[in-house]
Amino acid sequence: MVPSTSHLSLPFFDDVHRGIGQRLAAWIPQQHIDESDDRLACKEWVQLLGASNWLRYCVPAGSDGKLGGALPKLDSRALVILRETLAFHSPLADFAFAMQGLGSGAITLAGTPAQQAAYLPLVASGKKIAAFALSEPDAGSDAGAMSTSAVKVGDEWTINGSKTWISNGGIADFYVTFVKTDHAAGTRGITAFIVDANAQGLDTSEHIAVMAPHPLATLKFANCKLDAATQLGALHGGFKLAMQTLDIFRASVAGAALGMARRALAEAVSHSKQRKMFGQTLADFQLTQAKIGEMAALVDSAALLTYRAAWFRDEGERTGANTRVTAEAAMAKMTATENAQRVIDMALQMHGGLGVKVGTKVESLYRDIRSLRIYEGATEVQQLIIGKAVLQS
Ligand code: COS
Repeated sequence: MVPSTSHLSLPFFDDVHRGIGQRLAAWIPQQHIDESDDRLACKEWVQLLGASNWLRYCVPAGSDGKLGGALPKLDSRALVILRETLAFHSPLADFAFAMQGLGSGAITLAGTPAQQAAYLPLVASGKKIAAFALSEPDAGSDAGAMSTSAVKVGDEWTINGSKTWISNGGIADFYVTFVKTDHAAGTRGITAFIVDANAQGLDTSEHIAVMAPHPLATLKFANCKLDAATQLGALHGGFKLAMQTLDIFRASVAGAALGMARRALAEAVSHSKQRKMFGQTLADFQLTQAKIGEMAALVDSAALLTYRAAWFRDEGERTGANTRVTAEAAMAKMTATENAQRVIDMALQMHGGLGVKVGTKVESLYRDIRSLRIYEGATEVQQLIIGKAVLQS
């Protein structure tokens, strides 16, 4: 099924975004990867997306163009359009794309020139797989409560503890990892490190199986040794860096949810026009028309919040205002993922028994969408963020 591109005419976008959306919408339906082994498929998607230049939107070009990016800076509207279009076709392709951006985002924001040169071009070409390690068994929504720690002796850091729910865990080449460097200082005592997968004392072998398979693992650090050059950003500046990275990628999660919702709506429309029932088609029933109307409005309202969040961030970068977009990104993520869940559920219901048959598109979308309401900040965390912002304004 070919994704529609009519939303690209909205004034949030410029010709660069329209070009990306149209090229990707033409390219992606031709791509087919066997996704029965999620880890293998994810690696294959990274290679394919890298070789076809799509991953170049996950990193900036850099001042001399040497960082591998397609655009001068990370562009939120490009990320949203790319994720929406990829997720329409394959949520795993979207996952593979998104993790390259999220996993390297903190290097883009705070890496030294040497760190950026060592990682970003290889992320952009798909030659290095990236991961973002923030959550812990006892610190998910309350990210500041993490306990994995790093202690410095001489020029060497030693990390102990564990991280869990780490996307790309076990297949990544490096993990941007956030750990406590001052236990007494709460969120002001966290520092980021770039941990290469082969670091001594790092074990990434504990795979976690989930309802919509994608690579996910628990990481264990047992006296994991890192040299001082792996520190990313300021000492104790890790929490803000993690939050700034999430500010960019939360709006793109909304883009992914939007792509899945658009696909479910397209499947529902197509099915309802073909399915014969009581001497007419399903689409001839007013009940069906009302549902399709509700689904379309849920999709469009999510789209407008998503594009607004992305536009707002890009505009802040362009004007140098660098306004925080935390609340806008949270609204987009919350609304798009919640609306997508409802749209997909309605599409599945419209398919009747076929909707729950393993292998139909709405059945897999029903499983695919669920984790988006949880990861990168659950809906309840987004409500908290928005509520705090409104009360402070
Ligand atoms: N950009 C820049 N700085 C930010 C920020 C942002 N988006 N969000 C918070 N900060 C800063 C605050 O300004 C504050 O700075 P000071 O210490 O200078 O005052 C500091 O970070 C702590 O902020 P806050 O008090 O709001 O932190 P909380 O511990 O209350 O946590 C939530 C806030 C719940 C919003 C945060 O823990 C969160 O986002 N949790 C979800 C984590 C998540 O998404 N996990 C999934 C991981 S990826 S799958």
